Amino acid sequence: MPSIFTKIIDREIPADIVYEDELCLAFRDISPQAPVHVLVIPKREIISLDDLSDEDEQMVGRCILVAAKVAQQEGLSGGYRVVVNCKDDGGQEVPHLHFHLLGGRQMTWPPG
Ligand code: DGP
Repeated sequence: MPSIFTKIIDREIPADIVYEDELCLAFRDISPQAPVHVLVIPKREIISLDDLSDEDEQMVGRCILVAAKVAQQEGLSGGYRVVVNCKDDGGQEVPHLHFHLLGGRQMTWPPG
């Protein structure tokens, strides 16, 4: 079954899209945890970080570069955080790999 993020890729449900290319899509999180909270996702349906294979190297690299590009676009010159929650123990809720870009406030460590 397609995840909610596949529906966003297919424009079946709306999202505030901030970047798109042939491999990735970036859009604002519906429940922002920071002044800037953008999700970068691969267009190909991959459930989690745990489901990647060697052939995904370019796509994963692209997602990280897109996160950095969007951070620049959003004016996060003071820094930001990129997070991937993986499966249940990692706190992943949507079963489609995504990179959270968080910024615009001081991040704390350790995360919860
Ligand atoms: P995670 O817990 O890592 O799986 O994060 C999933 C994130 O996805 C969470 O921060 C909320 C966001 N999210 C869930 N459904 C939607 C949606 O329909 N639209 C948007 N823009 N974000 C969503």
